[in-house]
Amino acid sequence: KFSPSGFKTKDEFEACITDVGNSGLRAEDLITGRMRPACRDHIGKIPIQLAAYSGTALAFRDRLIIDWNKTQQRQTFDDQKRIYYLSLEFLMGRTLDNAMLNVGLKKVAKEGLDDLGFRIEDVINQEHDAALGNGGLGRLAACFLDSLASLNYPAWGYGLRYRYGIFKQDIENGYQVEIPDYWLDFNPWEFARHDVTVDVQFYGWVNKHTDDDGKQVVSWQDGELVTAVAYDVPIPGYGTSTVNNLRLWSSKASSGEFDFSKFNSGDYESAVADQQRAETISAVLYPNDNLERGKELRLKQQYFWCAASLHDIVRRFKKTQRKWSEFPDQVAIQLNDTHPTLAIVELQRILIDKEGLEWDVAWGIVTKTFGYTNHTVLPEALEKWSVPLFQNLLPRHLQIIYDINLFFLQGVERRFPKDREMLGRVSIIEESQPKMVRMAYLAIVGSHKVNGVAELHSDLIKTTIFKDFVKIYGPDKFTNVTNGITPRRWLHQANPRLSELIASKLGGYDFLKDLTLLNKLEPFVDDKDFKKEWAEIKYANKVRLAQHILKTTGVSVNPKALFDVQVKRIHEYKRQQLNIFGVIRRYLTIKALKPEERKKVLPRVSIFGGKAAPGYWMAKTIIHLINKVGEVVNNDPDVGDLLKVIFIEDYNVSKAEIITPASDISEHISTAGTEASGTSNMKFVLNGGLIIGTLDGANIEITREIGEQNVFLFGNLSEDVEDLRHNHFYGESHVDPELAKVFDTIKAGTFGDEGAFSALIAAIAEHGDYYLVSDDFHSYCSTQDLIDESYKNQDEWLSKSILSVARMGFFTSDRCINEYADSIWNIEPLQVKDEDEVRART
Ligand code: F58
Repeated sequence: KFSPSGFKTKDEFEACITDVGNSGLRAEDLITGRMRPACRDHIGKIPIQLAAYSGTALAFRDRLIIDWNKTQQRQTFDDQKRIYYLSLEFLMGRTLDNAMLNVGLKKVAKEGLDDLGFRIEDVINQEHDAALGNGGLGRLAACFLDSLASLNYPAWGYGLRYRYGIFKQDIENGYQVEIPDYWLDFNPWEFARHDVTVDVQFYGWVNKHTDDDGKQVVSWQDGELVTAVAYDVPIPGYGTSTVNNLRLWSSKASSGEFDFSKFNSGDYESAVADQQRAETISAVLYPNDNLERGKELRLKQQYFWCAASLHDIVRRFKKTQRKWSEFPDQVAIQLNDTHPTLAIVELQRILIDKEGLEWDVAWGIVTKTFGYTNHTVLPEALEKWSVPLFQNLLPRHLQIIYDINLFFLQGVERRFPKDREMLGRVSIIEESQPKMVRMAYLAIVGSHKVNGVAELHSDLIKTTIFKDFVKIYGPDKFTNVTNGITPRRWLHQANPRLSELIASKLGGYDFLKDLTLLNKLEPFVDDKDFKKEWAEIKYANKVRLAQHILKTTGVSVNPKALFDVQVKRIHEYKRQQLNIFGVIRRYLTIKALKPEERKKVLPRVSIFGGKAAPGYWMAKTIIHLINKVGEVVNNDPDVGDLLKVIFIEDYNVSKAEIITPASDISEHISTAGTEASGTSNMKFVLNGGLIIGTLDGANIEITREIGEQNVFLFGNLSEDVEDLRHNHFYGESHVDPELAKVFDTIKAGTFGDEGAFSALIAAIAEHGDYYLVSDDFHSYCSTQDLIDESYKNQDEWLSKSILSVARMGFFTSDRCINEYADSIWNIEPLQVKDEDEVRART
């Protein structure tokens, strides 16, 4: 947490920083050391690295602002169709490095900072991560913004400006402890737009009456207003001067009439309470990953953000004075999961209640506008909201949902008159106690396209959770867009030496814009010098990670050992428990060897990282076990360097940038059919690490692209999962004998209080092993043994690594965005005409 020394207040500090920015301090000034004396004075008072960060960030920000304004003007004048990406999460990580790369002056800044006695890496490391997301879904949104700008698409992101992002994770005595992530002390990358506000209404009641012309008029009355204030974040593209906009809404008490009435009546206390309640809406990111809990505040967040964004989009459209029928030709809105589904209802409400359109006309416009991306098939992650909650908070929206459902079900009944049960199955309203609104069904009915995020996942949604909707709408409404990652951050920034080596062979950095060019690396697979350099770079990345591990955990790991990494949110379906049980088996194997036999063992470092949702007990137990195993194994003299177990605290985007390039093997071992796509699998392979994985999510397509011989696959197939689960209850089920030994070791108290882990064992041994840990254990362990053998042949390993990277072109998020643009959004890039504006790449 930043605490500026020498400044009495935060305001004073900020004034100084603004002064540095306003002083005209730019990258060039950094080189010459040309600073106003007043500035230098100020800088002398704050931690010097932070001052350097502030100066550099503000210098680059200046550059961005110019291109940002030009881009927005160009997009307004051109008046093409735009894409609005609605996501409750944008996991951006740090910005300065990316801004330097995209502005194209990183080299200049590096030299300038060098001259002033700073290392650019240290300066970059001063920045607090923007961690407004939980995991894959939020990071995907960030990669998409990068690609949209880099490809010159007219695009805006809309999200919430949480005051607290995902919590920071401490490990105390092996347990996860959550610490609030207040990240806004100094954030040069956002611009408060106090001139852009929207009043958002909650609660109240609905008034329906007939006007003098006999027309029914519906109005939503009273309740309370909360004001949304826009904060804009520039999103620069790579190799272009396009700078798109990410608009994040912050909540504050409304200056509208409802609050004033309280002030006027002297009810100050409750006016203050109102203010706090209003600010609570955008206060904190919900920290659940793949779990939905129907909390009122969450629904408030969703509506607040949807209403503000829709109002903004409609306001922009209305300025063009086009007819409403042209709305879908000008506007595409993508729903990142069901969290923004209320935007569908809100647009329908605006069109019928405010703009006076007929229901059917309005609904035609709505469905042509929206597309919905599904990110999960896990039932506990599918959003449902209780009808009474809805009724209270958003009474008019509930009516509209009922009408949408009525017309939808009438259509279904006409087409399938003999299938009465279908109506209950597909109804947007679940007839439970209390009744629930099924948000995914609402999103499907209100969109023209629904997509999954990897081929297997898109097939699964069509054959399982959304099967009836395929019958109703036909298969064309459902499509697949396999996820991707931005190579700018996940190759060039995270692994600059590898990027440079690739560029030296490919004749430049064009591959960062067209990742399929990587296939030109294939011929170098037999080039000895190239291979040597490739290996050296991996080793250097491992040394860097080893240093980080030593600094943060006190454990010294040997960078020559095989680095085996599993970093992602902790969840039973992702099966970190399978990994740690495998580690225990390895430990037992080493212990059973005679000293001379141990010499043949390949040393391994098992590295874990990831956060558990604060209320997810089993996930927290897994973290605890990993840490306890680490304590024992890392201090066992019989084991020494042969095995180390590391838990990296507070895994986040900037740590991922250090960890990803340093893996030899990474683990993507979810129960088949549960991980929609996964994206870290792509990041690791793109950085020359091999993967061990199940036939799940994007692992399947990665295998197709890079070749089966380059992937370590194991485990049961998704089509067999259901039968296996059934067998656990009704067939002869038993725990795998090797796994049983692992359980005995835990139960014997080898890793401390055995009671602490009993639920974890019972879930597998007694409660049906839903995630098939025991079924896959043998296959997992033999594949791990195979990895040991393969790693011993370094030459072959390197060939696999190089060939895999060469074949990863498909997984750029640029490809995804082009697919969305063609098949869902129907938008075109807006070419930057002035060639001079195109940035020279460094
Ligand atoms: C993830 N979902 C999927 N959800 O699990 C992963 O397979 C996929 O690669 C990724 O999306 C991108 O498509 C995910 O991260 C969440 O974090 C939600 C946050 C809000 C509550 C429900 C889960």
